[in-house]
Amino acid sequence: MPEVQYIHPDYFQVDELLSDEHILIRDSVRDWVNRRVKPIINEACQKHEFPLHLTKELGEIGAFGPYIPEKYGGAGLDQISYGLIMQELERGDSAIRSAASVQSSLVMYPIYKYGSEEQRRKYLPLLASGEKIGAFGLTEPNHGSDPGSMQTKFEDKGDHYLLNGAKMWITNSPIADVCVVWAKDEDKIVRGLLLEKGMQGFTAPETLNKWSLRASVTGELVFDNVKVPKENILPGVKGLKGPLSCLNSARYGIAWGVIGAACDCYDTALRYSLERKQFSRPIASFQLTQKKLSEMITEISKAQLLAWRLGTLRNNDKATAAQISMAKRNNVEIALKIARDSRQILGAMGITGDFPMMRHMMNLESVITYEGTHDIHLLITGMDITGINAFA
Ligand code: TGC
Ligand code: FAD
Repeated sequence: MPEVQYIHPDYFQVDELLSDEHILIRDSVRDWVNRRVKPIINEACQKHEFPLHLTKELGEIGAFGPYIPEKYGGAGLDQISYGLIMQELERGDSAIRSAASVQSSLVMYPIYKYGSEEQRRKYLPLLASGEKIGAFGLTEPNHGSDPGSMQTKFEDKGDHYLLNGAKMWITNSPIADVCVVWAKDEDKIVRGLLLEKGMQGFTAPETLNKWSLRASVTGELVFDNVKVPKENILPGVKGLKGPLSCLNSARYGIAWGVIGAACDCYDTALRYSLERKQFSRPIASFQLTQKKLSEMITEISKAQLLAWRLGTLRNNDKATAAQISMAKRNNVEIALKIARDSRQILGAMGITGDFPMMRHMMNLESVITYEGTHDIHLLITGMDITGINAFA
């Protein structure tokens, strides 16, 4: 197995802004990714398979619920630590970061924040250890950017709720043991329900034939008169702000995560350009190659500073949803451009699975769409600065 060569770009000495604990956490996840993800990820993508055997290890390294308190099985870490973990995982592959994002921000977070004490004790430790896998159902076949128009609904039948509807594009759905599903009650108020694998009338077919996030499992959640026990409702939140608050946490993680993908591409292209010769000179000596590399490191540095600052704001509970949207949008955009430009530096070699660029590039096409599309985040910024809603 060839050793992973990787030098993390830190042009603005962001490492100096990190504590010793942050660096320890980051380096241990980096080492795990080098040993456990890098050697298998190309094949997993080619086969369109999620490396399920890694889920318990993700639990062991603390990637599931890093900021959830230790008494529920989490690691009790701060937001910068969470971000650094996402960065390292996505350097491996967006699918691995996705698995950790969904489990941490979209399943454990709502159970921790809005669940009853019984729900926390029942689900959180098993999700933290990776013994149980979670999924988050918000998007529907006819309602993606506009989740407030969702049609999935439930009725109060006295001793249980009766759930009907369908969710689509759900990460982990076919392999999930527990799903946080957002649905409307009889008063059309959005509520969170906990669905478990095996409930009668509940199916989760896989969505195949993806060209992006191929090492992640995606599917539907279909509810055909599912009887949901009343104790499975999340008691602590009503309305669309419930799921949207979970998205704040996941979008924040993505703002860090995609820096990992960008750094992987940049580092690979820099090394290759110094070794590869054309016209008897390293291609790194040509101005056009230097322009690409210089622009990449500039954008990576800006993205690192943005993510770090957002993390400090979140540590103090001061980050706004609009700031998170801006960081998610900017950092995904620059990562995608860096994946494309770095692929060009490798010429034909860049299209092969021997290098990570095409894989990151294709993954990032999902990342720029999920958790709110690129344009939706632009409109969130627009609304924040003008006070005018341009969505509808
Ligand atoms: P709007 O009327 O603006 O808001 C409804 C209520 O929600 C509150 N709110 C938020 N609360 C917390 N955090 C946020 N980010 C919030 N944004 C809005 C708002 O204050 C209001 O509260 P209240 O108390 O007044 O009722 O809602 P709208 O219907 O106009 O929609 C706004 C819009 C378009 C911004 C929003 O719906 C949106 O973000 N759309 C994008 C949908 C999206 O991101 N879906 C993601 C699905 S999950 C996913 O993709 C997982 S990928 C997983 C992986 O990593 O693999
Ligand atoms: P649409 O909402 O139909 O948008 C299509 C286009 O129209 C976009 O370009 C959009 O920007 C544009 N548009 C829409 N409204 C406006 C407007 N008002 N103004 C201007 N332009 C507009 N969802 C979950 O709930 N859970 C998950 O785990 C999950 N995982 C996913 C995994 C993958 C691999 C993918 C690809 C998606 C996942 N999603 C998940 C769904 C994702 O959140 C949605 O795809 C996303 O929110 C966009 O919805 P849509 O695809 O229906 O696009």
